[in-house]
Amino acid sequence: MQLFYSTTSPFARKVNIFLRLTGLINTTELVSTNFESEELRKLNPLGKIPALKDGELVLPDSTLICQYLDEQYVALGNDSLFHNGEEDYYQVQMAHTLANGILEAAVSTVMEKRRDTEHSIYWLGRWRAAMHTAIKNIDFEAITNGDNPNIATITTAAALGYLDFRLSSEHDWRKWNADLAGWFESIRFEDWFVDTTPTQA
Ligand SMILES: N[C@@H](CCC(=O)N[C@@H](CS)C(=O)NCC(=O)O)C(=O)O
Repeated sequence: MQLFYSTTSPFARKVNIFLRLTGLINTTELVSTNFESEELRKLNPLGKIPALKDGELVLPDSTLICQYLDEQYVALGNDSLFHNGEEDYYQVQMAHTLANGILEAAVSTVMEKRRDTEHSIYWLGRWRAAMHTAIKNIDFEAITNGDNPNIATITTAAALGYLDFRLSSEHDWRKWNADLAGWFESIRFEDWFVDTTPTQA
């Protein structure tokens, strides 16, 4: 398999963490790309990072890619990272969806601020509100999951890591949820977190 990624994309980081936690990284080549690459647009018509290539199969979108990887992980005899037992599937997916929403709002904020023309105060405010309320209300139990990372754990780690990387001066998310801040401190030194930390500005 090949994962087309960039070290600064939090969506790619989500897949990269998933690969490391499942050991599927051992059969995956990481191919560095950027969202202006022609090669990437051929793989993903949306031109977005990440994309996964496995033989003839090409998949865009971090969640779809993680679902595909999860199927392989389960086929090898492991427990799914999309739930901790069928009965909490929607609890985990709800937390996963909020974490994805934080990622989308954070990436949109960064892109908006890079625009040369005047920034939209309206949209920056909406995205900030989304990040604030999602971080305040995200299901702590579903994320921490007794120290067994699942897809909600992974996506929240990628989202909070991205806030620290790109928006730390203006989004002090630790003040919005002290429990989450404490949990984040506890995972910051895990290999899967350290080895996927963005390395360039
Ligand atoms: N829903 C997609 C979002 C991917 C995404 O927005 N990636 C960003 C990089 S962090 C990108 O490639 N943006 C370029 C663009 O939107 O044209 C996923 O989960 O993979």
